[in-house]
Order: sequence, then structure tokens, then C-alpha cells
Amino acid sequence: MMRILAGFHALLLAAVGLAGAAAGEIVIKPEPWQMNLQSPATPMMRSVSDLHSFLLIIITVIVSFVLALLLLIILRFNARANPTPAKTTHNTTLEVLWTIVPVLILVIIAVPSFRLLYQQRVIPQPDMTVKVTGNKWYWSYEYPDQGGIAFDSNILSDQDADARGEPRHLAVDNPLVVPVNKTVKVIVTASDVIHSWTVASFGQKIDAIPGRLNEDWFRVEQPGVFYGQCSELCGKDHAFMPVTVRGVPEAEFNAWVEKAKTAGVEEANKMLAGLGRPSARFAEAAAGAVASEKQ
Ligand SMILES: [Cu+2]
Repeated sequence: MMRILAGFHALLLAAVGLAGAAAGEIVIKPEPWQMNLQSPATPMMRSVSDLHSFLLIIITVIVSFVLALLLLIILRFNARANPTPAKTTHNTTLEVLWTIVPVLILVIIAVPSFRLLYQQRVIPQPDMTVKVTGNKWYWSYEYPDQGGIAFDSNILSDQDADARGEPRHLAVDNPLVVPVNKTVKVIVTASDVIHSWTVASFGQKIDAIPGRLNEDWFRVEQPGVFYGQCSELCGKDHAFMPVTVRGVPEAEFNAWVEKAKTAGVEEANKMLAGLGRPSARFAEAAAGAVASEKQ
């Protein structure tokens, strides 16, 4: 029993990907053999998941009904079971029903569907804006509200990702860092060809088009690490321009901004906790604990 429990716990840890992250941080990334959508990190993705589940119920009912009718026809109305078929060609009640019922189903689907579309397209008053630029083959991020911090975000080699406890082909050197529980408006463009900035757990996929500025928004609800990928076939290294977003508490974000302005983004990123490289803060705390133990 204990072994099963331990196994289950290990599975859970692996599934949530907590192994490399700091306490209280969630890690959302695609998992091997994953059957469902990634867990939601934003209210938008929760709405997307809800609509998906709702549609799944409706489609299951419809498919089951059609299958039942098919089986009924195959079994009861084949040439052997029913040698003299009826000559009926019209049935007004049935015809009215099979017109009205699908219309009603579509109306029922349209209500949550349009609500979601509204949620996606009408951007609430943002707390800050981030500019995302797609390049062959990496992303650039700018923070116009934070004194114009700007940096490139490149994929990590397999070895580096491994050393940092991050997933292969999804981890980057400099993640997009955002505060949690803040509405972040994203403006997206590209410098060369069409890319698509996509983070599945945000319910977000927005094309990055040269000469055009697209906009979207998200609000991360919990500190964590969220992985995504370019989702528009953009060239030979399309598979090697992943997206990593770090959601951090506001105080930590402000400290990160200050550090990024004065010492650069690489230095600022060292302050971020977890992911196999303890943050400066974490290291200090650990050193403090060791010191107090020795006394
Ligand atoms: Cu791309």
C-alpha cells in the first residue's frame, strides 16, 4: 500500500513537474501521454477548458444518439428482419423536430461561445503591457511600462535545460517574467516571417505578423512556470523557439525590474527562485539556516 502511495506521489510530482520548482510554484507544460488540455493558469484558459468540456458532453450525446439510430436501423430494418419495407416518405412532426432541435443545440452552444469570444477579444484595463516580437528563431520581449527593459529569449540546449531541471525544447535562457494577479496586455508582432506566440495553459495563441500589431491579454493566477511554443510554421527552426513565462509575486517582480534595469536581465533572472538554480534570496536563506544550525 505504501509503495503504491509512494509511486502515486512520485507520479503526481512528475505530472505537476514540481521537482525543479520553488515551493508554491506550479509548472504547467505538455506531459507524455497527456490526453486532455493543459491545466489552466489564467481565467481565460479556465473558460476555454469549460467550453471544451461542455462541447464534449453535447457531442457525446449526439454521437451516442446517432449510433443508437444506426444500430436500430441495421438490426431491425435489414432485408431479413424487415422483408417488406414501409413506403412512408414524409413525416411532418419528425421533419419539424429535426430542424428545430439542431437549431436549439446551436443556440445553446453559441451563448458560452460568444461569451468566451468577448472575454478574449475585449481587453480589460491592463496593469502593464509587454511587447512580444517573433524572430527567426527566437522571441524578443520589451517592457515599455518598466523603463523599456528589452531582451531576447533563446532556447536552452538539452544539457543546459537538464542542468536547470527544465524540460527539453521548452526552456529558454531568459523567460518572460510577469507579476501574478495583474492584467498583462500583450502586443505581438514579428520582424521577419509569421510566428505565433502560444502558451496553452493561458489559452492564448496569437499570430506575430511582420508590420502588424496584434493584441491579447492574460492574467496569471498563481506563481509558476508556463511553457509554450511558436505555433505558426515559420521556418527550419520553428520547433526551436519555445516560450517560457514565469509568473512571480508582485514584490518579486518589482525587485526583478529594478535589478534588470541596473544590472541587466541575466543578473535579474538569477534572483528568480527555483528551476534547479537557487535564487540569490533562496541561497541566502539557506545559508542563514545553516549558520543558525551551527550556533
Ligand atoms: Cu516561429
